Amino acid sequence: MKKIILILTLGLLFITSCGEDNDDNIRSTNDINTTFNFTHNWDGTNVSNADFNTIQYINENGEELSIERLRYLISDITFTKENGETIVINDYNLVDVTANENMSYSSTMSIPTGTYTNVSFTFGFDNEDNIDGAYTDLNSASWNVPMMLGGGYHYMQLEGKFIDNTTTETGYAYHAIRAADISDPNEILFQDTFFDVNLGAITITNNIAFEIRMNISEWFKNPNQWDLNVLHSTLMPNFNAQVMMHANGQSVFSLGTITQ
Ligand SMILES: [Cu+2]
Repeated sequence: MKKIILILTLGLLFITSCGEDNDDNIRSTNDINTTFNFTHNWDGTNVSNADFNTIQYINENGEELSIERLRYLISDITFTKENGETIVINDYNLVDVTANENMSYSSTMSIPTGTYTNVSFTFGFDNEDNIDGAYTDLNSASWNVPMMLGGGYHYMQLEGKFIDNTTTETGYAYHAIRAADISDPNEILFQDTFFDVNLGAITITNNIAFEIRMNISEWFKNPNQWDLNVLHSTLMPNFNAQVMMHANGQSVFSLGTITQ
């Protein structure tokens, strides 16, 4: 009798494992590719590098400005399942609007079809990924943050010219990094300024492309109305400026068109 039970048990185990294998096979044929297309606008007017180098935008504070360079990094695209499990794509993409490069990013990992309660990405690098000198392509793109500011990498470089309050054309460099208080150079104090951008719930049935929209004017808008006369350069060692950029960044991105 004991033998029979043992055989039955083994038989059940065998059936169960077969079932799991089949499940895996079904799941893998349902894996799809995800693409993220990055588009840019100034309060709804499309911005590409063809619009660069001309003073033609007006920020919330009333300053006329141009864009000469725009690059930013996104990382850790994350799909959250209904049961709370997450699929994290441990990768990054340096969107380079100036060079019109990496405007479209296709995930290195396929994703199962199904319903997700959220799709998100990180603006910049979280501290785990923000490892000084770790990424050769970013090193050769001069994307590094100097060691005296804690090392690691930039999150964004937005540069151009603006008409200052003496009607002089002046350069600005709105660079976002992890906020570093360097008042004691022997003990730098950090504050996190990377942030998650949530695209919301989505049911994925097929290969899918997300349009990620950046409204550039939002960097200057709220909650901090940005005064370029005061904050136009040397913003990387400016702890408070970095915290303000982080706050203003929350409303910069939105989900555009989804195609699948
Ligand atoms: Cu910089």
